[in-house]
Amino acid sequence: MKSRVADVIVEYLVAAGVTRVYGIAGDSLNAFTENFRRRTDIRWVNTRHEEAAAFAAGAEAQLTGRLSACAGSCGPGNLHLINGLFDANRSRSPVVAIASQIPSSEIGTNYFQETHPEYLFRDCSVYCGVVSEPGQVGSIMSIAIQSSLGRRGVSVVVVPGDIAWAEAEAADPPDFSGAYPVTTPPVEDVRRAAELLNAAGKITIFAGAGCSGAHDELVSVAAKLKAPIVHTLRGKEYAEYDNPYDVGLTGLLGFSSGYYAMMDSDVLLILGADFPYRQFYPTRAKIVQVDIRREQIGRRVRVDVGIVGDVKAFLQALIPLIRDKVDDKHLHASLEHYRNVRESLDKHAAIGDGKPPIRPQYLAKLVDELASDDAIITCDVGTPTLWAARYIRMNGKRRLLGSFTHGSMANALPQAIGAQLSHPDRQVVSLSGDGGLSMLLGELLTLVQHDLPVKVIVFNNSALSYVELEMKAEGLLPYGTELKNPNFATLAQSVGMAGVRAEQPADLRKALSDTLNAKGPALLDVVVNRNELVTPPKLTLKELTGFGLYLIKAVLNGQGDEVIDLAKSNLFDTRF
Ligand SMILES: Cc1ncc(C[n+]2csc(CCOP(=O)(O)OP(=O)(O)O)c2C)c(N)n1
Ligand SMILES: [Mg+2]
Repeated sequence: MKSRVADVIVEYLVAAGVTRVYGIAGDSLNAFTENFRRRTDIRWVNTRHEEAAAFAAGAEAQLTGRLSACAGSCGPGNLHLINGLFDANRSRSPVVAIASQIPSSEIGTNYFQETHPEYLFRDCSVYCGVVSEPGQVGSIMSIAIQSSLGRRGVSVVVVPGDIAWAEAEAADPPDFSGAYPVTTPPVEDVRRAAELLNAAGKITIFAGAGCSGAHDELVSVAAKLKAPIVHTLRGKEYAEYDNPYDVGLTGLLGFSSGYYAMMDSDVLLILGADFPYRQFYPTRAKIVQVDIRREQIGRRVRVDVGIVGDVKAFLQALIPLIRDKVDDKHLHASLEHYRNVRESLDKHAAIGDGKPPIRPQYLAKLVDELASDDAIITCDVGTPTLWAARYIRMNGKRRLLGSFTHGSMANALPQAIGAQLSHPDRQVVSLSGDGGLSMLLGELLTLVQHDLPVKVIVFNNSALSYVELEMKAEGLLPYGTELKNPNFATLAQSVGMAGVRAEQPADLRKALSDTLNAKGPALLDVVVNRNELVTPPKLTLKELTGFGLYLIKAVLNGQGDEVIDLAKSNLFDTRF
């Protein structure tokens, strides 16, 4: 096959199933955009910020499990991709990023816009290759695509603008369609796990994103072991639904039922979870950890039996080796605890006394109630993630995306763009913070330009509220967290979207339902309570002291009103 380097790159992407490339055009990308202009089997989707392009590609890959792509022009253009690529790489999304480069003859001369992408992208990719000579393009593309698919991460292909135009002879793309292999753990390892579990008293299962596709086996093992199942945020999609053993999340956003089910266990069975907060792991329990990536075994907590393999394959092998446990006291205590937590959560999500501001919990609960059965919901880092974790229920069809591993603000709207383009027939809802939305505000224009019917729900609390919570927990007075916002609904209208603002609790249900049922892109600006304080499932003495300190400082500084506000928002009552 003889064509230009850019044509070969696109040909390889198409052969790997890529149907759109997100990005922003630029001189050094001209050979690519010229190619897209002529083709019908792959589409160029321009965003307003390259970071959004990377988030959109990452979301698409996470939702479909297939390869997706984005591109940035030389220097600042591809620098802007970086944060979104970090998120994609850390959430194991197969994404190929094309990073075009300054003319090859100028590299190393401190030329206009010169950067060195092969260094810059090293930490956010599984592979980074430079096409420095046209003859390399076929093999670099093969390695990039196979690395991305095989290691589930980001591959970056760096191409100087002149090389992209150069003629190249490349082999036809190889077959990229091979499915993921199943890694079956050795029988001997499964037997060691079974022996420990058969001899154990209280067993708890901790389920992460590695439980994808293993729902039924997970529930069967919990039934045999009489084990409550705690999950991570990324495990929520796979472990929460149709699961009588579910006792919720643990962690900073989690519930005390999840926390104590783990802390009280004699054996903790960790399945495909790489939860990073060490203080939430039990110190006395024996630990069995199953993970497809050997390097993850034992990196958070000391492990007694470490098993390398797919969770589903492990559970299938385990089931015949474990005995039905009779003692179910631990399970029942954990389930009872979870019931109480849920009751309390639901109480906080009631409409309240009818006076503004609207409770964010009420908004989240209504989204859960009114969003369609197979909605794809994205949530911004900040309190929208917290409310989504607590109130958006999974059912095996819904999807929930966030920046759960990288923790970047402003993820929800660009992820919704990737979700809607790859799933045109599904309802896509972005739960945006006012800080998050304004960070990549230009992406509202992307919705309008591409007529993407995404529903943007803004938790408008005029603050970087989550950071305020963290400051208060440290005994600090909130500072630098105030946001002076426009009316986001009229702002949306002015760019050509439907826009509604809700300030009164009584109006919210109709406003939300109208927004969700709107035909095109629509935004609902909801003025929510800024001082809705949420505390982790267990406060350390330091944090408790921190809140106490904050309260004293707030009073001494004449911010007593806020303290009263906080008290009204059930400061101490929200401790789960
Ligand atoms: C890119 C980035 N900058 C800063 C932070 C730190 N941070 C975490 S949550 C948050 C506040 C988010 O504010 P907003 O979107 O308004 O959501 P809220 O918590 O107020 O609901 C900030 C600043 C971050 N996680 N990512
Ligand atoms: Mg906010």
